[in-house]
Amino acid sequence: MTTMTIRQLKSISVVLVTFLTQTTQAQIIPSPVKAEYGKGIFLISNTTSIGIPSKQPALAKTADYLATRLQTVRGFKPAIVESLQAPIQFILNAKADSRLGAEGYTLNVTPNNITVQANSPAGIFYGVQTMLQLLPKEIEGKTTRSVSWHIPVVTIIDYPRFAWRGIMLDVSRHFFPKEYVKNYIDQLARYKFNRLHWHLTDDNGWRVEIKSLPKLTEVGAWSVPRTGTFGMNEAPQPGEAATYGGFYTQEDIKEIVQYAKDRYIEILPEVDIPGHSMAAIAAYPELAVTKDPNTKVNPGSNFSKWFGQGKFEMYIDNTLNPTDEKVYQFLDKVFTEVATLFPFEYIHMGGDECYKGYWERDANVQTFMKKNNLKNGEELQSYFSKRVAKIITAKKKKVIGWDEILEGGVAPGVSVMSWRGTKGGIEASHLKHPVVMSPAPMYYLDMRQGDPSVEPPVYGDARLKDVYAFDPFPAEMDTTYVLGGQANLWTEQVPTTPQVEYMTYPRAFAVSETMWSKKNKKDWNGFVKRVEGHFERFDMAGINYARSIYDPIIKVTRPGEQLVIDITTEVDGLDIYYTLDNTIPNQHYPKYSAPVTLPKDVDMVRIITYRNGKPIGKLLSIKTEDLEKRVRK
Ligand code: TNX
Repeated sequence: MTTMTIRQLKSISVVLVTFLTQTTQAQIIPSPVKAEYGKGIFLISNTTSIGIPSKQPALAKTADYLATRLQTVRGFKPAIVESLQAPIQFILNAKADSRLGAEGYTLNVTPNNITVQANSPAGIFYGVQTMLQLLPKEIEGKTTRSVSWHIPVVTIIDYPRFAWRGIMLDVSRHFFPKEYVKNYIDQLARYKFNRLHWHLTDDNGWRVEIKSLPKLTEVGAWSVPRTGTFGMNEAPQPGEAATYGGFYTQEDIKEIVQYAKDRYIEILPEVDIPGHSMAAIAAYPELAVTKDPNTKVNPGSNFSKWFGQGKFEMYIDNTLNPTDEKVYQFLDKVFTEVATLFPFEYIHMGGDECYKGYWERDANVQTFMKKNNLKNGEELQSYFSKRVAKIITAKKKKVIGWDEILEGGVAPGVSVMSWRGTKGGIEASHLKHPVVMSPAPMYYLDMRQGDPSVEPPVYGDARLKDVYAFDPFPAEMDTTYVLGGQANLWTEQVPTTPQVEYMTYPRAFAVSETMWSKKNKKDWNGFVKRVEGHFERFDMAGINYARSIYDPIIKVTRPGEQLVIDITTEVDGLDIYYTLDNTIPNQHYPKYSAPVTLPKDVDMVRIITYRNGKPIGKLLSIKTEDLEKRVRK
């Protein structure tokens, strides 16, 4: 009897340990290059100290980062000791391990100790991130919890596929406060992102304090308040106060830059010129050819028309005058301060979607173009870009811009951020320009990730499954010139911080995996499991995310008279229930198994997904007239 119990207990504990290692080993995002799991666990106790080599302030910071995380959930801060034999030991390689490069690491966990080893402090930081992901999900919590704080025995060798792994955050269309930007940076660091591209200026707000040009933020950072649909809002009314917006003071920026640096994230500042400049023009109308003193910071009202194929018209002038010396003096002041504020080697000069109509209609601009032998608007923008590149280079910074800067020629050495598909990137790489890939729509975090009826009103789609499968580096690229890639969060339809997170996650997980993990190792079902593990972590951390992967995907056709709907899901193993009679479907209603032909008088289709008998996706309620509009020809 007693022996039976012991044997039983043993087998239970074996099952338990296997269970623990199995559930935890599947959780790392981005997936490491190589991980071999062993038997057993390392248990963190109150005597678990963190050892760092002496005179390594960067490692001391990372140790403190780890100790603070553990303190938050355990109520006890591990000691940080200058030692080479602590239970958790950081080791900087005296002689570089050539497999690891500048950001790689090895992580060795045995029942007795943990070593994180790397060629650089960045590598140690990433090893710590992996270690944190191997701890129970409660590590993400904000209060103490009594769970078993263990890490499975494992040997990991890991290093990134690309050196540039970024996210772009647009703070112009909507403003997000300093504390939130720090919070966002902290989230990105956990997924081994190392670049935050900060879109600081646009038509809807100038967000960086420039001391020599105070009106940029006194005037340019504020618009009239609107809560409607961005792009369709009411224009500013005469005498209406501009109360919405904000900006980062130079002190704020220094704080954010340091915060990011401590997490091995470089911040790429973008000043988007010569188009997208309405906020600057509202502050200094003389910067545009039209010099309209009534120009206001745009509150998301409509001022442009899009004709497709990249053709558009702007009804309000949002373009700097490339023929005016004063514009270059202005930009010199801007970039002098931007270059001092941001230590990163690059500055982004924008260059996208520049409307040339006001230039073309201006007699002085035409005279200037003739004199300088510039044949069209593209060549004039190219003239502008080259002069701006010179200004930025004079501040000892490298220049990067959106792929439009290639049009009409660009200065050698200038880097290109490819957004209009992958074409610009391929072309730039062959012209020997360094390239960062951020192609729309897959790497556009403002795109819909689920059904249009329950996602923000935007012009395209990027579902997690497609983003995950997508590799933005086509074989035709000259890879010598590829720096890496990033996903862009444009915020026209992202007014609040929960929405920033909803749009970022889980798609940023897919992006981080493509940028970091080995190519051709993708496995959708395995990825979904890990994503779900991180959903639980986000629940602990209080971070929002989209659960759109559980929503039904609807395809509508009309093979004959009537509409036919075909319903699928991104995630395997979901049950789909639907109704056609305006009742709310659940597991008692018809289960979808094959395409449904809609009877003629149906006016509403409602669909919901279940997993294991519980609702999991959003309830979709779509009017037949809306389904009609979706018919695939
Ligand atoms: C295009 S991408 C833009 C942005 C918009 C975005 C919306 C790029 C360089 N320009 O101004 O916010 O589309 O998806």
